[in-house]
Amino acid sequence: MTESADTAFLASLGWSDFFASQIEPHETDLIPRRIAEVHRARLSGISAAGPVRLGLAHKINTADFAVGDWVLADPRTHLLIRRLDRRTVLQRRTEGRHVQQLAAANVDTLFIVTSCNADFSPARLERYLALANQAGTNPVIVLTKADTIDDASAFEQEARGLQRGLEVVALNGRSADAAGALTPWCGTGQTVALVGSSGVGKSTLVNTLAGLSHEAAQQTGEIRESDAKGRHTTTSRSLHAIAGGGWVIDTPGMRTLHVSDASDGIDTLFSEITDLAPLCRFRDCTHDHEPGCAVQAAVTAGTLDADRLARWRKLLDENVSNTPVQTGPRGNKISQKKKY
Ligand SMILES: Nc1nc2c(ncn2[C@@H]2O[C@H](COP(=O)(O)OP(=O)(O)O)[C@@H](O)[C@H]2O)c(=O)[nH]1
Ligand SMILES: [Mg+2]
Ligand SMILES: [Zn+2]
Repeated sequence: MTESADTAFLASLGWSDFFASQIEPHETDLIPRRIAEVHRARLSGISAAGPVRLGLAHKINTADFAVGDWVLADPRTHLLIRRLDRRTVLQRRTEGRHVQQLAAANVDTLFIVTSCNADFSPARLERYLALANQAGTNPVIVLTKADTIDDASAFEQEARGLQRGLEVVALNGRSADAAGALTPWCGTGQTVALVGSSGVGKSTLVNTLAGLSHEAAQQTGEIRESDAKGRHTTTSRSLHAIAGGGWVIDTPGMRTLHVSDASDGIDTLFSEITDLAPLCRFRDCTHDHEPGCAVQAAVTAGTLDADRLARWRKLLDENVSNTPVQTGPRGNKISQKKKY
C-alpha cells in the first residue's frame, strides 16, 4: 500500500494530528492500529487489510485497553508496543470497585438514546449527559419511536432544555431515514457510541447505521472467534463501520448508570445553575437557605425549574458519595474543564 493510501485509510479510521503528534522519533517505523475488540486474553486491531490480532507482551492487561483506542504496533510481528493518549474516554465505576471500567475511547459523539414514551426520564438523561461531558464527547439525544406518536415535539423540547446547546433528534430507528438524520455525526473518520436503557432501540440503530454499507461493515472484520475456553466473553465491545465512513461502538455495559468521578461533567450539564453561583452573596453558598442566593432568586423568578435544581443537588450528592477521594492513575481522562 502506498503511503498516501495508508494515510487516507488511517484518517477514515479517525486518525488525526492529535495522535500523529504523539509518535516519537524512534517510533516512526511502528504502525498505528485502532482497537476493534477487547477480550480477556486478546486484542484485535484494524488494519487496511482487515482485522489483525495484536501480539501482547506478558505485562499487558487487556482491561487497560478500550475499543477505539489507538496503539502503535510492530509492522512485522503485530506486537503491540504502546497505547497513544486518548482524546476522550467513556468509563464507569462499578459499585464498590476501585478502578473504573473502560467502555470506549476516542468517541467523538455519544448518542444518548431514549424513546418517545415512558422511558423518557430527564433524571436518567442527565446522568448520561454528565457521563458524556466528563468523557469529553459531544452528547446528542436521540429520541426513537417517534413513529409511534402523533407529535414528538414535546419530547424534543424537554430534551433540549437539559443542557445548553444540546442537539436532539427524533426518529424512527427502523426506517432507513434514521441513518440520514444522524449523518451530521457519522461522517468520515467520526466515531459514535450509543447508550440508553434496554429496549429503547440501540441495536436497531446500530443495524440501520451499519447495514447501509456492507463492504465497509466487512472491514471491521466481523470477528466472531471465541476465546481460548471456547466461549464468547461478555465484556467485549466492538467497532462497526457505518455508511459515510464513520464508526459505531456498542457499549453493552452502559445501560444503567451510576454516576461517579463526574464533577466537571455535572458542572457543564447544569451550567445555568453554576453560572449563577458567583452572584450569590456568600462564596460558599449551597443555594439552599442562604440570604442573597442568586439560584433561589432564579427559582422564585421562574427562570429556573425547582425540579431541575433538586436533580442537580441529587446528582452532585451521588457523585460525591460514589467517588473515592483517592483515584489511582488510570488512562488519561481528559475532562473539558470549564471555568465559571
Ligand atoms: N416503532 C418503532 N420501534 C422501534 C424503534 N426502534 C426500535 N424499535 C423496536 O423496539 C424494540 C427494542 O429495540 P432494540 O434495538 O432491541 O433495543 P435495545 O435494547 O436498545 O438494543 C425492537 O422490537 C425494535 O424493533 C423505532 O424507532 N420505532
Ligand atoms: Mg440491544
Ligand atoms: Zn446561592
